[in-house]
Order: sequence, then C-alpha cells, then structure tokens
Amino acid sequence: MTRPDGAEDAAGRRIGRRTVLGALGLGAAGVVFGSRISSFVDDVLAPLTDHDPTGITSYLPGAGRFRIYSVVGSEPRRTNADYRLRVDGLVDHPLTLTWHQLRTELPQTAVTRDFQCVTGWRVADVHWRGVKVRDVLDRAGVKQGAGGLRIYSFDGAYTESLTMAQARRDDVLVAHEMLGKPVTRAHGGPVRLYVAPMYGYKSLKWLDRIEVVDHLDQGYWEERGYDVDAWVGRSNGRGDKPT
Ligand SMILES: Nc1nc2c(c(=O)[nH]1)N[C@H]1C(S)=C(S)[C@@H](COP(=O)(O)O)O[C@H]1N2
Ligand SMILES: [Mo]
Repeated sequence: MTRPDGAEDAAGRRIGRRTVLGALGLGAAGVVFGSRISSFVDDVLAPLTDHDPTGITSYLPGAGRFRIYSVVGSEPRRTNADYRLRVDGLVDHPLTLTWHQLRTELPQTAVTRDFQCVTGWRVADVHWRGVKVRDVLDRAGVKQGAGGLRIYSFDGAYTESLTMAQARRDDVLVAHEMLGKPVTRAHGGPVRLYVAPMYGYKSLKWLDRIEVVDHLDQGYWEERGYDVDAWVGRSNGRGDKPT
C-alpha cells in the first residue's frame, strides 16, 4: 500500500533492513557525506520509523524533525507578492485574498501543538500562526446546504477535504507562519493549511483554493486508502497520543 510520505517515489530505491543497518554502521562516512545521509534518512528511513523494533532511527539526525513531502516530487514556487488564496463555491462573496490581506485584514490566531505524520514521526510543540479557516469562511459567507470544503494545492495534484464542523474549529488554520517564521517554500509556503487535531496529511501545503461544496470528495491520500476523518489517535488504526 502507498503511504502519505512520498515512499511511492522511493519505491524504486526500496532496500532491506540489513542494508539499512549496514549503512548506519558507516559512521565516519556519515560525517563526510552529511547531506546525503540526511536525505537518505528522510527518504528511506522515515517510512520505517513507525515499525522499527531496534528504536535506532530515533537516534538519527531527522528524528523529531519534519520530513519534507511533496507528492509531485518538486516544490512549487510562489512569492508573497504573487500569492492569492481563492475562496469560492457555495459562498455569497467569492474571495481572492493576498498574502498581505491574510496578515492584516483578518484576525490572527496562534496554535502550538505536536505535529504527527501517519507514518510515525512526530515533532513536538510546533508553533503556527495564521487565520482560522472559520474567519475566512465567515468573510465569504457560506450558503445554506454547504457540506464541507474541498481544498486545492498549487502543486496541481494534492487535494484535501474537511467537513464544515471540522473546518470551523479553533485549531484549523490558513497558516502563514510555522516554527516562528514565515512558512518556507519547502514546508508549503507562502501559505499552507494546518489541521491541528489530525494527521499531517490533512495539512495541505501550497494552499491555492478553498471550495465550499455540498458533498465531500476524498483527498489525495484518502483516495489511496487513508481515513477521511484523520483524528490523531483514533483513525488509520494507529494508537498515537492525540496532538
Ligand atoms: N501539497 C502537499 N501537501 C502535503 C503533502 C504533500 O505531499 N503535498 N504531504 C502531507 C503529509 S503526508 C505530511 S506528514 C505533511 C508534511 O509536512 P512537511 O512537508 O512540511 O513536513 O504535509 C502534508 N501536506
Ligand atoms: Mo504524513
């Protein structure tokens, strides 16, 4: 089964545990080729961390840190000046919000929570700032009969969905800051979604458009077998501590 971590891309490079442990023994070579080892950790070891009986991956650089994921295999670029968030569908006033408007014209909200990927890695106490999705929806005016949101990335491939009740929570943000600074391009900047109580795959990067729809469609990873309601600790058959 494919996993929300880009392991599909790594499929051709899949290697066995013996090879992994052998490579970890390289030690000094790991210092010389530091950057390569770190991408090795991200691409090959990260998908193994949730079923690693040795616990060895938790000692590696990369443990407790974000892995950078992109299902398209590249990181789309949009400057702050070029950035627009479109909000349309079942709304009274379709919106086109600039990066500046998102930072100045709408109430700003901060959330600090652990970030948990469904493949097992977790980053503690990540600080986010942005605008509640609810505040954006209220500005657009949601029409009667709206069932939820379909959310699109400007990578051209990734999508997500939220019910209206999920979208209206206090801890669901259109985020423009992450880790105490503007969201970097690698992390989905200038603006990404942040869905605090759910697994990382709900937090769509390179946010392009929020469409209010009458019924929910599955998102990118849900079409590939992951739960639509992605609550940390009570979905996807995992027992993680809620974030
Ligand atoms: N557009 C887009 N958004 C995405 C993904 C992706 O591949 N493309 N991966 C998701 C997954 S599975 C996780 S865990 C987080 C990882 O966020 P990061 O790349 O900033 O670490 O982004 C989520 N949002
Ligand atoms: Mo993930």
